[in-house]
Amino acid sequence: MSVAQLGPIARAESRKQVVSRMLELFREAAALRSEFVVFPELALTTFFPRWYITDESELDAFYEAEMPNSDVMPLFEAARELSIRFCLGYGEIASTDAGYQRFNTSILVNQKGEICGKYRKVHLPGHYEHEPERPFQHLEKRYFEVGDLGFPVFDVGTARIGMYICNDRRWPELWRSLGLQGAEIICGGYNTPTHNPVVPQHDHLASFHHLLSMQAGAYQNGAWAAAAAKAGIEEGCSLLAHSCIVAPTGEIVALSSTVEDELITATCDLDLCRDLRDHIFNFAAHRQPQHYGRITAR
Ligand code: CDT
Repeated sequence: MSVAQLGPIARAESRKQVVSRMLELFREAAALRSEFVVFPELALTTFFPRWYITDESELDAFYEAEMPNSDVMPLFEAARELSIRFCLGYGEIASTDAGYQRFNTSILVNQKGEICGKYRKVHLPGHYEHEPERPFQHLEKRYFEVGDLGFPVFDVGTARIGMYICNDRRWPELWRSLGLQGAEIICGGYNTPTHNPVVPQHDHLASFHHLLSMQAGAYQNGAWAAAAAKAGIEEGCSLLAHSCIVAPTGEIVALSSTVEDELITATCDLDLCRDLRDHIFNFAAHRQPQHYGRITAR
């Protein structure tokens, strides 16, 4: 499995330019005989929730109304040619029963270049109103609806895969929901500013909190975990790197070492999940859900 970290994406960078960067990493993964590549959250554009945008058509330009579309088609074709699966985060404009809605979305694409799974981000961080006193905004609550697909796990033949998107990785409820469905790989991408203007006293812990969440989530659910960063100084805002692949034991087996486009790869033996799932985290034998009601109660 590989994780394709992306360096900064400028606001003016076209999807075509970004996709060609992604293709380069994809080919590198193929050369290493990787079978699965994880790309970041909102991988096709700059992280636009940092700006307060009132013009609806300007905002819509950051979303995809169709997937695949002509800009990303080369990735789907490459999946088919190179026989690799991938996971991709993007802003989605969807027509749902509730009307026209915007989601922060992640899809799984199989080796035939077909979409075989979709997840819409549930835990949306940040704020809804414009807060001009901040050095930059984090308007995910304004720009996205809460995901309406739950926490699905997809059986892709060789693995059971679940997805998270950025802030979700900090929430044990997501990990356990996927773990309970037997997920063997839990993957996703992130745009994590290294400065949080409302809690700056935690800035130096950004990487620690990220890796802590990934390692705990993997171990406590006996799953492989992967995290793809959008990293580096993007439009003046510093984004965390440290993309990683974590074993079911909680050990980091691959970690990025730059804040640029970078591929990391690990050989992931899915049978290792059993060492946890059949013993210390044998859910059927040891969980006591009759005591867990408070977790879902309001
Ligand atoms: N993209 C995203 O979800 N980022 C959040 C930032 C939280 S601070 C408002 C994260 O959890 O990394």
